[in-house]
Amino acid sequence: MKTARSEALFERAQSIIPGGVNSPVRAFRGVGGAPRFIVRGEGSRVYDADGNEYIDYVCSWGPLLLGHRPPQVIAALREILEEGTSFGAPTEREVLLAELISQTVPSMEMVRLVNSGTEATMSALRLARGFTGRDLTIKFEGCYHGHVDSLLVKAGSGMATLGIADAAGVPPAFAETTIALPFNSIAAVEAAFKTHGDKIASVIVEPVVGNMGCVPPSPGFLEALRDLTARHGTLLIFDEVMTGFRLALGGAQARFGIKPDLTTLGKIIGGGLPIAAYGGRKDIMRKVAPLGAVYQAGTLSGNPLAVAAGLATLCHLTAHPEIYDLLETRSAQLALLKTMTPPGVTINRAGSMFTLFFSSDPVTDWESAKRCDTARFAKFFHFLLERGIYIAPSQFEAGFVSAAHSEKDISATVDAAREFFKAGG
Ligand code: HOZ
Repeated sequence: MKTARSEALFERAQSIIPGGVNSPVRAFRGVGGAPRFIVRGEGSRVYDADGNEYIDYVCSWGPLLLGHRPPQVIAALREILEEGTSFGAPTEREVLLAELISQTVPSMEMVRLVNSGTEATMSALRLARGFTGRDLTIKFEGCYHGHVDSLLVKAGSGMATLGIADAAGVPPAFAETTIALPFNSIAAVEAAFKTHGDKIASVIVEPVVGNMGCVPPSPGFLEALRDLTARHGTLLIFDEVMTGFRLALGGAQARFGIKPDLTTLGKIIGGGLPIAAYGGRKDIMRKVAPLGAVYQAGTLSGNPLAVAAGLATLCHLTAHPEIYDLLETRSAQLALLKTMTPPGVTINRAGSMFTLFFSSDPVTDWESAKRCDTARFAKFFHFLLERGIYIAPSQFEAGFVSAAHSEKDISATVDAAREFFKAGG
């Protein structure tokens, strides 16, 4: 496989952009080598600057549930370009998008649109503090909620890949407002509430973690969070930036039947353009400015292009809920690998999110995730890449199946993975 063009671009990029990338997870730091510079995407495929074609399981880190360049989204973008690109004033489409989100995710009685998942979680956390008059947040080790200062404590995703335990530049006073607990440990949450109960503003959780690899909740864990938060006057925040509109139309909360107080969304609701949202109970959301004193704002919030792409995506999904059955079928086909893998490999899957962990033990939290053989993962990653299969360059990320992945794409992927194991990898 030729990579000269990507390598040359990476060389140039490194002299002008830190690490040569605009987000650390793209840097291949966990696996080595130059990242592939992508020039085009179509359906389940991406194409790099050297002309190589890949079956893409990164899917822009989750947003592309319908694959690259779905016709509905492209048409909506063409239409909106005739009207304008930004007004900094309200538009009808924003209302439509907020209404559609609220109808599909009923716990989001009111919705505020923002520009990124980080903004959504940061705002939700501030709102929880403003509403409860308390300062502390419980989060879970290995969960990642964007690069919010107080949430960069024992965080997953790029922080886990790069081995950064606590981010530099975060004042200790901010980090001290965060209590990081093991995911799936009800006992740890109970103990924290016993000690700090009346000071905890919110518990924020990825209901299915995607940022230490894919780690589903143990039975009863999310229910226990709901119960404990309700009993202590603490708000439960589901960070559904990754799981929203992916695990079901109504997200993980619909799949598991839990109603959080606040929810953050991102990725899929922008159809590949930058948008995110937070929302929840009306009595809480009414504290947001200009109604209340919890301030949050944004010049490009509700940007017409992003709203149009998001609307086109969500309208398509609500009109075609059978897409979720298709995603389940394709993802189950991929997870069949489980029956073919040698010892030392564990596959976790929830709907169309999956991770193949190089560990013989179940991966249920950050302690078990970090015991994985990351050197073996790196070999696996490059083996697949060379064969035109593009997964995230880190053991601590989830893979995503899209509605554009065909049965043939999945069997080609399964065959390549089997070849790796047959060759003793
Ligand atoms: N949640 C994504 C990775 N796990 C974010 C992508 C990024 O950090 O660029």
